[in-house]
Amino acid sequence: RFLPSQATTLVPVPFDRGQRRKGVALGPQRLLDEGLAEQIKELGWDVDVKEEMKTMCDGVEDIDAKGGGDVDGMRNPSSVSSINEHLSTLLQQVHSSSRLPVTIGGDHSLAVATLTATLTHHPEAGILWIDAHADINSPSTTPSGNLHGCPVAFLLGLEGTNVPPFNGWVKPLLKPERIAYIGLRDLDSGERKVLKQLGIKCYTMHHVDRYGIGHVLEEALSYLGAPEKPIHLSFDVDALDPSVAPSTGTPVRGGLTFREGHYICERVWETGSLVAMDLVEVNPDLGAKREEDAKATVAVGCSLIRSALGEVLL
Ligand code: NNH
Ligand code: MN
Ligand code: MN
Ligand code: MN
Repeated sequence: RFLPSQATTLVPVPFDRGQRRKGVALGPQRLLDEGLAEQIKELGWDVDVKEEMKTMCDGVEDIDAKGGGDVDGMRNPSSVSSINEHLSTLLQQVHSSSRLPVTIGGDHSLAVATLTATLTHHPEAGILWIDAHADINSPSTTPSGNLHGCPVAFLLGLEGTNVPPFNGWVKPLLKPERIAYIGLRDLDSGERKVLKQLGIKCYTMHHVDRYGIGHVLEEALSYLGAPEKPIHLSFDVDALDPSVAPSTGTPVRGGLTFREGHYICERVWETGSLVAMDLVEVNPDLGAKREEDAKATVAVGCSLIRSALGEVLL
């Protein structure tokens, strides 16, 4: 419905400075090495891969050395802001060429850019945020200083987010009623407060258990106005249970099953409303059985993207 043709641009972003664990920058290349682009071509898509974020991500240490590592309660704001500003420009070009951008992280701080690009190009878009976490801390509420826990707060323009360097370019493009969460199970106290205050639609794991993923997703999609309105799917692999996606920086027990995760992607595809997708927080260096866990997590990352691009549905 929103895409004139089946054309997608994969945007790998090997960025890890929105959190503190090394390895998440290796995620995107692992998904590409797994044959993700070819797999999507096989589904009938025209696929291209925009690699230009790589060189910039290689230079992040210099950016932070100049800007200071910890500033005003935030870790590495200089590189997080400048990587996002560039990524947002690149993604807006993808939207302008009527292709579907799939951003492959890297950590979830990249959503500052992906949401900015989507909401600039599709102001009516609803955001479907699949995550164990709400990522709605502001620099003043974050317990960790990690900016991957903050992108939603920046797009909402919450108190405490009007800070440099972000206030030079990030605009409050998101309204609280245009986001819905599924999979939440690890919230900070400041996050609980703001989620309640703003009346943000949250389906925690409790709701998934109680009503089932089918019912929960229908409610979330109709709340966001699909299929009349466009949908941006931001999928943090830590939404999945650690037994399914073990290689991620902040695993939390009691997550979505393999099928629940894929069902979400399949159903979003079926609406015809998908205009952008993020797949983030794959960290191939983590997991108790490192290489085995990494393989499983990378494979799941690829299959979630394929599901959102129409695999399986006949
Ligand atoms: N809420 C915590 C923080 O802000 C953890 C965020 N970690 C994530 N988010 N992986 O998806 O630091
Ligand atoms: Mn678009
Ligand atoms: Mn996240
Ligand atoms: Mn998370």
